[in-house]
Amino acid sequence: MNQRTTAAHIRYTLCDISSQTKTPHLGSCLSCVDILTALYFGVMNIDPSEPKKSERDYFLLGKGHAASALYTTLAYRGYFSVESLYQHGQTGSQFEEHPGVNAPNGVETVSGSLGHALSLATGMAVSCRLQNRTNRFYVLMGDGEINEGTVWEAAMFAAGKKLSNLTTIVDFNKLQGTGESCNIMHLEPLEAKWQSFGWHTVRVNGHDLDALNNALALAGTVDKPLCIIADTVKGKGISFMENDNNWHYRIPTEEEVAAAKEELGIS
Ligand SMILES: Cc1ncc(C[n+]2csc(CCOP(=O)(O)OP(=O)(O)O)c2C)c(N)n1
Repeated sequence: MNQRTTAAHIRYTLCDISSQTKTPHLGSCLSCVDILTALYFGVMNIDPSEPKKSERDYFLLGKGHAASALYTTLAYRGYFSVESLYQHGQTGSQFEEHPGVNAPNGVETVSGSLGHALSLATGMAVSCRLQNRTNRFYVLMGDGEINEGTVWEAAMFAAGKKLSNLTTIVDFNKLQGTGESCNIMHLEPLEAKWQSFGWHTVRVNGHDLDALNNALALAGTVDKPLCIIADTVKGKGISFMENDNNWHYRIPTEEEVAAAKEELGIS
């Protein structure tokens, strides 16, 4: 499967899991599917048969409520079966709604409390550099997540240390749980903010897989950390979910999953 087809399958599986397990945050998951696809099927040095390989690249999910998108991408990449995803959010399951300490292989950190992944990755990136290790670190944050002050403390620190082994991607879908991100916090001009903090910054269409792969390939090419601002659409790929923030929490019916499947061209 090419990346476009893979992303479509991931989107359909996300809809079906949400419907069957009655778990929310589908809009948040659909927003970042292409970013995760470019990372896991394009640029990251990982090996599902050796998930703890010491020289692997690390992905840290800041917007932990989109855990289902990460689990589903990992399943399609071969870390575990797609069937196992249907334990999502069930009592005792590894596939918790927000990744916990018993999360499955491939999940590098707990998350759910927004605003910590960048700080964590920054510390890990410094540690690896001190040991002359070549690992790269990729962090995905929501635009609401960057309201958190910890993000900007980490941003200053990473730039000061010239952490060229660190990339952060902002899933800029312009919405968060309770409203429009730019009305809740003064985010724009977002590129200029990251640049002024000392990051090499690019802005791309977060659903254009070629653009994402090209932007991610910039990691390590300059003596700075890389910030990719990815313009995205919450609910992307399913017309009746796109830009409708009700899908932060809503669960699709079986009929809606069938409609989504048709739109995505899944046979
Ligand atoms: C520290 C913290 N504060 C508040 C929340 C509650 N919360 C969960 S999702 C969310 C909105 C996140 O919006 P965004 O990062 O833009 O992600 P999106 O779902 O829009 O992709 C909030 C505030 C949280 N999880 N952690």
